[in-house]
Amino acid sequence: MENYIGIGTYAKEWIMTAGKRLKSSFEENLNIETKANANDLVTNMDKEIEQFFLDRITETFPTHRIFGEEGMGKRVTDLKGVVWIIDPIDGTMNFVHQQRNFAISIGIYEDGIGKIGLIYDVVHNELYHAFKGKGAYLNDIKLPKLTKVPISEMILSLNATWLMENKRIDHQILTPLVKDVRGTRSYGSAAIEMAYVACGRLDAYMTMRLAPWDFAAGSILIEEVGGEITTMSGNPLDYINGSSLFVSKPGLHQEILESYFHNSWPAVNY
Ligand code: 2AM
Ligand code: CA
Ligand code: CA
Ligand code: CA
Repeated sequence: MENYIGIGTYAKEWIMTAGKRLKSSFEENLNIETKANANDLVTNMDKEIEQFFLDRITETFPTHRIFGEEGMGKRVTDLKGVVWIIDPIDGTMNFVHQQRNFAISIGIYEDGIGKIGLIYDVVHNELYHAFKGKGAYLNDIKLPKLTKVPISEMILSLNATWLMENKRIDHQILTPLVKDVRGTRSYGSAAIEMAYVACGRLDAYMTMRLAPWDFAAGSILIEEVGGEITTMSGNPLDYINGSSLFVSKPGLHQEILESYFHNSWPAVNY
């Protein structure tokens, strides 16, 4: 059993240092490249920040493994031992275009169990943290347990992509729900959207495709405040291959899965 207080102290210190570096990079020219398609951006800062964590972690905790978006660590195909699941910049498009609403996301897992979740919204200087069984915090203020809201008062976060024809779902399934909720929002950073559900700014967030580093930290926060977290079809998340994601305040999951998705979600790819 690892000393999670000690690990968390290092992780917090490193995430703050990395955040300062990201802020200082606003003064510099970014090197922007594309990955899978023209809108899938990656910058020199995504890589630099992941490398920063890789260096600190291997120096301080040589037995720990790193599973990061930019692939700086060794390939990870299981979650045995201690694994740091890292997204150096979640919301790279926001980082490039808006210089806000991006976060550093770190989930620390031991044998597949989430122990520490950290999400740092750099520009708002909001650090969310959770230790398994010890609650979730926003800048050291404990977040209260979430309580149910009616669907008619819900603020739902989702990307407009999923309401248009797309290859992942029958997009029309979402229309009745979008009509019934109070409002929709979209922030473009899955980590921030999960943190917002954890602190009550949003009531639910759904998306059809995420990678493990997008939700590894957020799911620990959500569990600690009593929220619900599954794939869009109500199944457990896949922390190796990624999955769809549906997080909400308690009580909403069952109602939405039954009344809006009719307990069938055949077209979600994963
Ligand atoms: P990123 O900025 O780290 O790439 C935007 O709606 C959210 O989806 C962000 O959290 C973004 O993370 C993530 N995202 C972007 N492209 C993705 C992809 N191909 N697969 C999974 N998640 C992605
Ligand atoms: Ca990316
Ligand atoms: Ca991400
Ligand atoms: Ca990223």
